[in-house]
Order: sequence, then structure tokens, then C-alpha cells
Amino acid sequence: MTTLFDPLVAGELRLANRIAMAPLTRNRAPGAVPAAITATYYAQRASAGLLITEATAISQQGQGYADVPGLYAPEQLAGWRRVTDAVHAAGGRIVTQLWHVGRISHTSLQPGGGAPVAPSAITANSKTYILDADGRGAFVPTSAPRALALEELPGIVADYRRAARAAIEAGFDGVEVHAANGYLIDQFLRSGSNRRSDAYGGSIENRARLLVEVMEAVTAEIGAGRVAIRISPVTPANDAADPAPQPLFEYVVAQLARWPLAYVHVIEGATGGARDFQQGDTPFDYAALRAAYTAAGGKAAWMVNNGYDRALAEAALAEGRADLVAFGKAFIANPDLVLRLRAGAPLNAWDSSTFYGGGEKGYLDYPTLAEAAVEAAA
Ligand code: 8OZ
Repeated sequence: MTTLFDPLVAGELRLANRIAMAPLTRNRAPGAVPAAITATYYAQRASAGLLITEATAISQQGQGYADVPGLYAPEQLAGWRRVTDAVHAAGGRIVTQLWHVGRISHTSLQPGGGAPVAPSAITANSKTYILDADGRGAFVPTSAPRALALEELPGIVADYRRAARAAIEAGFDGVEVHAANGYLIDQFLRSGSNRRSDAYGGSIENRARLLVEVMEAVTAEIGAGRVAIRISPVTPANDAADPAPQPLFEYVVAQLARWPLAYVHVIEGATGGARDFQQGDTPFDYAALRAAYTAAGGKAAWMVNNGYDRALAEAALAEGRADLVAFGKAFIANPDLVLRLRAGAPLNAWDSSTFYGGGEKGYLDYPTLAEAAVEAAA
């Protein structure tokens, strides 16, 4: 029987186990440059089969929060190089998550102080995080976006392509395209945020067009075996809304079967919340989603996420519902999560007050089992 601790070849990624660290925004990259402490943070967690970085902006336009990192300027790439070197030295594997926030942004973060961009000029009922005049983090409503002109879309696809190339140059093992949680690609997918009447709006095929073009560009640039994608079929995060996610996401995964990707990463339910959350009248059928992918010829590893503990994760693997499981908050609080799961050891509790922003506290100082034992003996 497959266990969490068995290795896996996912596309071109050779993983030591089935435990992934989920992408986790931490807002500790001043000026959008990954800090030195970020190399330590990821290296501490390198026993994960795969580390997925926090969401990382592909362009300044794609930036939606203060102190989140980018992948478009030389000093950002140099910062990431420190991270990938540290993780590889510790024996780990790491991919970066390519991110364009679309309308989940604020004018103060945008080039020239302009409006954030979106499929349609509809303001999200959501918040973003900026620095106030004293440099303190504050959550504020997202700014009103402007609708992207048709002529601008090739430039956005090109930004994804450039970022994928930059990721490889910075030493990453691959990339995960962020198509989840109500950000730009997800905004195009869902009818709640996409009211376009051109080839990128209306039908499911049209709403998925940007996603397909991004995947085509990124896979052509670095090879499909180093490319993954994250989707969140029913999440309400960032005002994501669609009355009929089942046919929409079955179409999306059938399209994804075109490429021999590393993995498909599915957030089940509300991101960071209820696993049984639903949009529309019927519960989402995740088995049918995977069946749609397989029926279309898809062979990539299937990664699941949201509220998994060891028992749920082992059941998902044993029943063939997943090949990989991503853990989020548990990985923030437990750098040696793999060891702890294997030993059946208790987990450190997380401190949500240090999730976003700050320095080493709540970032580098969660003890491993061995460190906790030393502390207990002292
Ligand atoms: C929490 C805070 C800010 C951003 C996501 C990138 O939900 C995020 C995010 C999460 O995917």
C-alpha cells in the first residue's frame, strides 16, 4: 500500500515522499525581494517531498500585497537563488508559485499608482494588505479594477513565460501556476468576475482560454514535466463566484491533459476553511473531477490540499484519490513535519498572529522534535 513516506516521480520531479509544503503567503520580502531569513525558512522544511513557495508575482502589475516576493527583477532572482541553493544543499526540492493577482490589489502597489487589472471592471469584495505611512501592515479594501483590453492579454501570457524562465534561472526545480483563490486566472474562469463578450468571456471554453494560453506558454518555455497548476473549484476566497463549478473545472482539467505536467494541485472546499464548502446547489464531486482528467488522457500526479491530517492523507493515498498531499499551516509550525507524521508525534500549534509580516518570530523559531526535547530537558 502506498504511504505518505514513499517516493514519487512527478513529471521531471523526483520526490522523496508524498508530503508537500503548500504555498503560504508570509509577507516577509521587503521591496518584493526574498530576504536572507527566507532561505533558512525553506531549508528548515526541506524534508518535505516538495516545497512550493509562497505565491510570487510575475510582474509588478501582478503584485497585490506589501512585502510579497516577485520574480521579475534581478535582485529578486538573486534572493531566490539563495533559497534554492539552501534547499538543494539540504536535499530538498522546490518549485515556485507563479502569481498574478488581477483585481486583488491596491493602486499603491501598481505601476504608476494605476488601477489593478481584471477580466471586467468589477470590484472584488475582498481585502488586501498594504503598509501604512509608518510602515505598519494594514488590511484595506481592494481597489476598483479596470478591464484588460484584448490587446493586453498576450503581454500577460508573456509575463508568465518570462517568469517561468526566470524561475529555472534562479534554480527552481519547476513552477506551479496559481490558478486558484480568486486571482487573475481564476477571475477569468468564473462568471462572477468575468463578464467579457470577447473570446475570453461567456462560454466555459472562452473563460478558460487565458489559463490554456498560460499553460501552453509556460510548458513550451521550460518543459511540461517541470510545470504544475493549482486550482480551487469551489473556494469563495477573494470573492470568487461561479454558480456551476463542476462543468467548468471538468473542462479545465480535460484541457490540462494536453501536457505531461508534474502534478495537478486541487484545493478541496474553502481555502483554509470548510472542506465541504460548495458553490451552487450541489456538492462538488472531486472524484468526477479526477475522472474527467483521466478520461482526457491526463497522467500527472494528483495533489490534494485543505485540512488534511495524517489519517485523512493516508486514506486519500490508500484509496487512490491522491498521489501527494499538501500541508499548509502545519508546515508553518512544524519544520520537521515529515518526521513528526512518520513518528506519530504531536505537532506544534501555529500562531496565526505571525502568519503575515514580521521577522524571524513565527517564521524561523518553531522547534523541531529534537530541539523541543533539548528545551524540555533544560
Ligand atoms: C493569504 C494571504 C494573501 C495571499 C492565496 C496567495 O490565497 C494567497 C494568499 C493567502 O493563494
